[in-house]
Amino acid sequence: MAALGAAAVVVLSGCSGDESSGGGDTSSSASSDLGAVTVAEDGVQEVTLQTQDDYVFTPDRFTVAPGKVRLTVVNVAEQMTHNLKFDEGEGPEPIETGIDFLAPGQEMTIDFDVTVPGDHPFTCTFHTQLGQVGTMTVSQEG
Ligand SMILES: [Cu+2]
Repeated sequence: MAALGAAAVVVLSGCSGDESSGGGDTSSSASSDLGAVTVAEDGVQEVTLQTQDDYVFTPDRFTVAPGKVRLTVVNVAEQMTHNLKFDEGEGPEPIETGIDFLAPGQEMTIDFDVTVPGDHPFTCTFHTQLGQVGTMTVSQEG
């Protein structure tokens, strides 16, 4: 009688045989699925980052393939407000979407497309000087 719900839960982990994640040394973090890229049924790549009361993105690097990206940032801080902006003119193509203001306890999701392989630096503009920066890598397709 209770078996119905169990099957749907386990599906998210397989990345459809794509080999493009080589070299990504996931430094043995036990923290759930932060930074892991999963592909939704509509083909959108979904990633979640977290911010805290320190000045770091957790994780501060992730890799996506060319295509649609849905990025969620969860601010679990009790005091700190953060944001997320891709550095203008730094990446291989402009990403104008960003998160302007993320109060403690808030989370926000943005959608954007990437087509060109390369590294996109991003930052919390409130705390750039404290080192709150990260990198989104767009991998080669195929
Ligand atoms: Cu910040």
